[in-house]
Amino acid sequence: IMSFELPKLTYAYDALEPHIDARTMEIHHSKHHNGYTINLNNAIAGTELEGKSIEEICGHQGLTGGARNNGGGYFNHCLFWSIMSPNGGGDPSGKIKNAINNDFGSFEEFKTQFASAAATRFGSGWAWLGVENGKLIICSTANQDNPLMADQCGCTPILCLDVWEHAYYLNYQNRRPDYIKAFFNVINWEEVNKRYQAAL
Ligand code: MN3
Repeated sequence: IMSFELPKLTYAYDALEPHIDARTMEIHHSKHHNGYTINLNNAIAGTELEGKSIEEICGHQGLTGGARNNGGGYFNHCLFWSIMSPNGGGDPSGKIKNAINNDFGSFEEFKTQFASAAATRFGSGWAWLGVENGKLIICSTANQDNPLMADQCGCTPILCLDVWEHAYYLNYQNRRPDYIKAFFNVINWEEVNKRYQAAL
């Protein structure tokens, strides 16, 4: 049976500087995400979850323990790397632009609400933009939980921000709001737009 593999980044560790520094990216990908990948494979080996997709694992009723923490950690970071780009930032375009304007009123209002969800998540967790019944919604989760989990918000996630301290502490220390502000400079809106259309 195929086991999960750490995905290669499509950009260099230093490509998101100055917004996200190379050392943080290297540790985050090669140590943290790699750890979730190895521990996920170990947690599901020989269980009913082995051979299932990561989405199926995350959505499994009653998911707990190592499969939950590492399944979430695996999925969340895969999405996170994919929705950032050295050519990112700026304003969204395409269908996601209209959807943001319709569902939040403006791009500025979206940014305010997303930043608030990320800043107010106490301790470690994630902020999310997702699609539910054709509408965009913002939510946040604790630890490595995600919206695919049966007891979480239930949207299809299309954009996420890691607010664990390991994602920003080297460069930003306790200044999570500054890290959140910087994140808007690296969002790969083309990828988010693709995921938005696939989630409709
Ligand atoms: Mn992380």
